[in-house]
Parts: sequence; structure tokens; C-alpha cells
Amino acid sequence: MFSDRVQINIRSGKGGDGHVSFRRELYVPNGGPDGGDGGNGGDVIFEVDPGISTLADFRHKRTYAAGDGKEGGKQRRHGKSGDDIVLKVPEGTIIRDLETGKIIADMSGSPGLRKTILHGGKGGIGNMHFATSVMQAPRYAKPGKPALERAVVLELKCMADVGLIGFPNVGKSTFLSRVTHAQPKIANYHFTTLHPNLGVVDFGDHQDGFVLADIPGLIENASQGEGLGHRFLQHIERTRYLIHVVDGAGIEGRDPYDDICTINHELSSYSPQLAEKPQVIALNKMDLLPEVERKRVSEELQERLGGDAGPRVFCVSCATSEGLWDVLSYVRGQLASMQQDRIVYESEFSPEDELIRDELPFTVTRKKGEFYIEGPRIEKMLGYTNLESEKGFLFFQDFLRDNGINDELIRLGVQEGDTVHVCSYDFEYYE
Ligand SMILES: Nc1nc2c(ncn2[C@@H]2O[C@H](COP(=O)(O)OP(=O)(O)OP(=O)(O)O)[C@@H](O)[C@H]2O)c(=O)[nH]1
Ligand SMILES: [Mg+2]
Repeated sequence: MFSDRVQINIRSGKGGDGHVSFRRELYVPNGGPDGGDGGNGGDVIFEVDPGISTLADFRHKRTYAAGDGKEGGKQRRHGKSGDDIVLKVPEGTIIRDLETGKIIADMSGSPGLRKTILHGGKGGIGNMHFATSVMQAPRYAKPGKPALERAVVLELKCMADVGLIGFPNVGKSTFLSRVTHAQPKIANYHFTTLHPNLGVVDFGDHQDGFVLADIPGLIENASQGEGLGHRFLQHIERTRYLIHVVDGAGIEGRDPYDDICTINHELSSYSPQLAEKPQVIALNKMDLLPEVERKRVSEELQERLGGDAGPRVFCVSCATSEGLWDVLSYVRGQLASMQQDRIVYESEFSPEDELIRDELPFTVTRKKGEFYIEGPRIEKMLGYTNLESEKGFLFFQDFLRDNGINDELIRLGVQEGDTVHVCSYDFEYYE
């Protein structure tokens, strides 16, 4: 039912095997080798499609595989390459590795953005390449490289500038419907909205508007996952500003100040960055209160939130649209004074490195009180790690830990200050 988080398996195509065959010609007793190369396996590619807004299409199928390369043929025929598979996702989709939870790619930045996540295996070469003067009739061709397969989680973090947050039923969707062309479902019960709805706020004065998102209602313990809290909170991560909507008429018998504190507590429990996002308060349903009451309620709330030092409180009514544009103009002014950078997540994990690295061996040994970490897996890692940079060194340390190398050193009796040789590098060991 929910399509902002799905788990799928992706698999690239296997490379086709090289072929072994020999020329058969009339009057030529031993024709030379003529086995062709195998085709390359297809890649798994993700592409941002501006026409898609949810991950719902991924509900129906579990595994997405690119085509395998075909085997080479006789008479030097090249095997057909496997077809790539292109998975179309909405902008803002994050591809995460299921096993480690790390980010493989953030599909945001531009419509049409394409990223190859798993390359197909290379085709093996046919025996036609092995005809040397010494070995005229090789019965040998290379097999294609294997396919790569990985379980990933797709997660949609919506790409809005400003998010409407608050308890269920306070009027967030009504707010969005009044100020944009979006037509979210509005109803007098909790959790009417289950996916964010986006709308463009257009001020009609040739100045930039912004994208506003109506985010599903949050409740106490949302940060612990209550009421699908995690899925809902993830949508707030990329917004730059929050409009915190509260029911100022207290229809459900709650106090607006307590509601604000509860939601803000959930934001900070989920992530400190969320708690730091600037907010403005939209004290809604003011049409239900007499004029004097409105003033009293809003002034009291502003006071309890810290007066001028706290977030600004606006009296609004989504029913009559009163005050909504005051809130939006204020937010636009605030956005203009903020840094423009959109949050794009860096890739933390390369499934290809992981999958290829897994197969390579390494050893950890002790000789004359010194320790040696060696082997192709280590060399490969050093080949793409810059130990001089902080990031590279951190990666190196994680690598030693994740591959059980630290544990192995400890088992061999390593002490503080001992020398550890990692291929051609020497280190002193410290916890
Ligand atoms: N009187 C009055 N009713 C309002 C106002 N704003 C919203 N409502 C009503 O409050 C109810 C809930 O509105 P929604 O916009 O669906 O609330 P929501 O915050 O999106 O709720 P969830 O999607 O469940 O989180 C509906 O019956 C609206 O008609 C308002 O300003 N005044
Ligand atoms: Mg709603």
C-alpha cells in the first residue's frame, strides 16, 4: 500500500562465454581457431523520470534483472550483448544497500539523471584470440564474468522546499489545497494523508515561488516508528523550512503549545538536523473562535514559545484562507535569506566494489613480532583508497573492521605500538 519505501533485488547480466571452435574448410585439414567473444551482460541503470511521483510501480515485482550476454559463435561471431535494464524512479529516490543500510546513490539533482548501479559482466574472449605461433590450436576460451546481484531499498524523500507538519487532522492538506493547485484528500479523521502531496506556491508576481509538501500527520513516538512515523519523517529531511500547523480551536481537546512540543520532540529524536530546521507556526481553525479569543490564544502561544525569540505565530483559517498568504510571504522572505543548497546525499557504498572485493583472498600473519596484512583484496582496496585524505583513512579503518582484520590482529596478540605492514604501508597499531 505504501510506496515511498520498497525493497527489490537487482541483478546485472552475466557476460557470455568465449567460444571454442576451429575453421572447417574444404582441403584445409587443421583450420585455425575461430571461436568468437561472448557478449557483455546488461547493466542495471536507474533513471529519474519527472512523470513519476511514487515508487508504486515497484510493488508488483521483486527482482529486476538485465539480460545476459550470449556465448560467442564459430566463424569469429561475437555473442549478442545482454539488454540493459532501466529502472525509472521519481526524483529524490535514494538507493540504499539493504545489508549495510548505506546509501548507494541519491537520484536527485536533475530530471533525466541516470546512474549505472551494477555493470554487466564482461563477455569472455573466444579462442580465436589465443592463436599464437607456439599454440596453434587452443582448446581454450575465457568464460564470461559473472552477474552481480544485490538487494536494495528504494526510499523516496520528497523534493519540496517547505513542508507542512503537525498532528493528524489539523488541516495540513486543506492548507496545501488552498494555496496551490494540488488536490489532496481532505477529511475529518486521522491519517487521511498517507503520502506527501506536493504543490507549487505561485505568488503571481514573477518572483520565485516554492514547492510546498503536505506531509502525513505525525504523532507521539513517531520517531520510534509509531503511526508509520519513520516513513513520514523521512520526507521532511530534504525540506528547508517547516510550516508547523496546529489546531488553535482545540477541537480534539488538545493544547496547541503541547502539540508543538510533542512534534518537535519527535523531530529531534529522529534526527538533530530535523530539529534545526526553521519553523513558523500556523495557528489554524481560527474561524471557529471569536475575534477576541483568537488574539488571546495566539498571543499566549507566542509568549509560551519564547516571545520574539521563538518561532513566529500566525493566526490562519484554512477554511476561509485567511492569513495563509501572510505565512507564505513570511516563509518566502526567510528562504531568500537562507543558503540555497539543496541537500543531496553522498554515495557511501559501492555495491560493485563490495561484490568484487568479497571474492578476493587476503591473509593476516605474524612474523617476528610484526604483523602482515596482505593479499589481492587488500591491494585492490589500497588501489582506490587515498590514505592521505581523512575520508580515505576512515574508509581504510572501516575496511579493516568490516573484513574482520582487526579481530584477527587481536587474536594474533597485537599490542599497542606494534608494527603492522599493510602491503607496502607500515603502521603502528593503536586501538
Ligand atoms: N473549521 C475549520 N476546519 C478546518 C480548517 N482546516 C481544516 N479543517 C477541517 O479539518 C479536517 C482535517 O483537515 P485535513 O486538511 O484533512 O487535515 P490534515 O492535517 O491533512 O490531516 P491528516 O492528513 O490526517 O494528517 C477536515 O474536516 C477539514 O475540513 C479550518 O481552518 N477551519
Ligand atoms: Mg492530510
